[in-house]
Amino acid sequence: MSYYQPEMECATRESMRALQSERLVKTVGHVYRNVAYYRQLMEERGLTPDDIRSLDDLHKLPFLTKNDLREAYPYGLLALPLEEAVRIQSTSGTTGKRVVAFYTQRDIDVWEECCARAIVAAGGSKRDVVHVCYGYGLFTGGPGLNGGSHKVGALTLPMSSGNTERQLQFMTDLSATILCCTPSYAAFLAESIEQHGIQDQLSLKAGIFGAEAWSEEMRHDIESKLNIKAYDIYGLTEVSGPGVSFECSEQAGMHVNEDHFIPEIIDPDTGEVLPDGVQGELVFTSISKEAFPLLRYRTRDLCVLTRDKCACGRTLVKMSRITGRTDDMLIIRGVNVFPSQIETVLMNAGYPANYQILVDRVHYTDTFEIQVEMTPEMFSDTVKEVEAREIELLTSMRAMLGISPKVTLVAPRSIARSEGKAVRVIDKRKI
Ligand code: DLL
Repeated sequence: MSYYQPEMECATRESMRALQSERLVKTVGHVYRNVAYYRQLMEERGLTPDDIRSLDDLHKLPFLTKNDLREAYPYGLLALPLEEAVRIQSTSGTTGKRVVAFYTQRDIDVWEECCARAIVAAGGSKRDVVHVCYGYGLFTGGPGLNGGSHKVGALTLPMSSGNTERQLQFMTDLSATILCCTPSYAAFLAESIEQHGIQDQLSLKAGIFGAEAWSEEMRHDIESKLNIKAYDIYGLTEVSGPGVSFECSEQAGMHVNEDHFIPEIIDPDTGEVLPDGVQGELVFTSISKEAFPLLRYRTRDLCVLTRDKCACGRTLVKMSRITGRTDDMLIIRGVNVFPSQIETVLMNAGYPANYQILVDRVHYTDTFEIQVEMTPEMFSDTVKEVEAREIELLTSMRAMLGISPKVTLVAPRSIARSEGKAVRVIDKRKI
């Protein structure tokens, strides 16, 4: 069994708790001194750093939400002078203000080490060729796995996403052994490989897939088509990026890098901390980040934590696959989409709020259509005029969302009205 940092990945529970307590106390002091936003949140609860003496006091701290991050945009949660930061990354969604996360060089090193742990857990070493086709740029997928692969010492192919023909050419010509991308892109690549009949030219042995929810069935399908072992990887920009947790050879839940991120599961309605084994909302406290530490950040992702002994030898707590979210955020082709963004575009363009979002997965690729009712006045327009309106709306949607939906204008009152809450989203993907 190989580990990247065995002293952390296989630490005893007692030593991990001691380390977490020490780092938590340090982080709370750091943000209290340096971030006015946190100081105010703590003062509102009558808390000072003296109240947080160990892990047992974690529950006293206030939660932080995505709204806080938006409110504090761009520098409000920065815990160091800007000159100490060397990088920003940003969430894929574009609701109102983007969420921007800052990193010092040390923050990047830690993040990349977390990704290196994931690569080694998937059987990677310096003898591997790691093909990264997560997007590069503001999205954390490409930079995170790229950095992790460098740390492992593997030959790294910084492919980024798109251009399937080139992906296949490099994958075969350069004998890529580990594929890193979203599960839906992996499935799409697998289909293209079948179509080209080049399965026997592949050297792949493993895949590290995440950034969106995927099912066990999808795992089996990708594994058999590519003849690999497929590993889940989880993370979010706010907390660092991919590598917050990762799967091991057991493929039964993801080990959380607890020496850097303390996970909790809470009841999303009451905020009460729930015991292991009970599903709830995942909350993270970062305990080693310098530039952008987050205390009790509510991810809105639903899952379960377990501390059963893992046959891989790691003692890091495991989280189950993500089973849903507590908000209405959709992840379509890897991009975070909120129905409220779509509504904003429609309102700005003078449409009534009668619309429906249809999402499906055809041949492992997400389809995304927005049907919008026209006003009776628009309905009398010529076909050409309607088409022009659709194109105009599509352009605004693309600018707001960062991906292109199919936009269809439909007759007034043709979208079924609901008796209760409007059913805006019809998501037929089986994940
Ligand atoms: O998706 C980071 C990432 C990149 C993770 C590459 C794994 C691989 P964001 O764009 O900020 O960051 O989106 C974070 O994506 O709150 C989850 O809802 C979802 N998500 C991420 N990984 C998984 C996964 C990246 N393995 C949001 N399974 C998170 C299910 C996932 N959902």
